[in-house]
Amino acid sequence: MIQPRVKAAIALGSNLGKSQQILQRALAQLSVVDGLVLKQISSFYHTRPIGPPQPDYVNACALLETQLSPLALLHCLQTVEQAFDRLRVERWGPRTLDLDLLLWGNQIIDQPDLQVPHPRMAERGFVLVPLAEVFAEAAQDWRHPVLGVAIADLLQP
Ligand code: A4P
Ligand code: MG
Repeated sequence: MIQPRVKAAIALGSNLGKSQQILQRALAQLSVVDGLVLKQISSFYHTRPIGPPQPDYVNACALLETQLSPLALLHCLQTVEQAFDRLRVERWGPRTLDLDLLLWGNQIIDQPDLQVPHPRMAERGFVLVPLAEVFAEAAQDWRHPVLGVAIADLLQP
């Protein structure tokens, strides 16, 4: 059965290795996944680390249209993370590549291995600034399904 296309948003982050190149290559890998179309990619932002002391990050966000289920999309993101030798050593610690699923349509998902909207997205400038950029271009009407506000409004002080 052909699944309808759903809009989804992801966050990309890296602070080990050649971060900018890693994000570009990760996006190239995602662009050839069946059932996933990359619609919009933000600028790359250099950001200060949140969490334990570690190098600065390069962060970005992307808007997708996908026929994958939320869990299938998460597994796809994790497969791409693994391709860049992502090691899970310490929570919030340094990483070659972090791919987080921020939004999947207007769904609210609360499972042990997947929470959507991403529970910490609304309080993180390194997510909200690139996300607001792609939303301004392509998804102005899309609201955070739990908070009910437009993404740009989450950035207001
Ligand atoms: N998981 C649950 N929901 C999701 C989701 N929506 N997207 C589960 C992705 N994964 C989700 O993730 C741990 C588990 O979360 C996964 O097994 C998945 O089933 P992880 O990627 O192994 O761990 P993590 O990324 O270290 O943890 P977490 O809590 O996702 O970290 P955050 O909140 O992503 O923060 N500072 C700057 N400047 N820029 C950054 O990008 N990133 C972090 C990580 C800390 N500081 C940062 C940055
Ligand atoms: Mg993560």
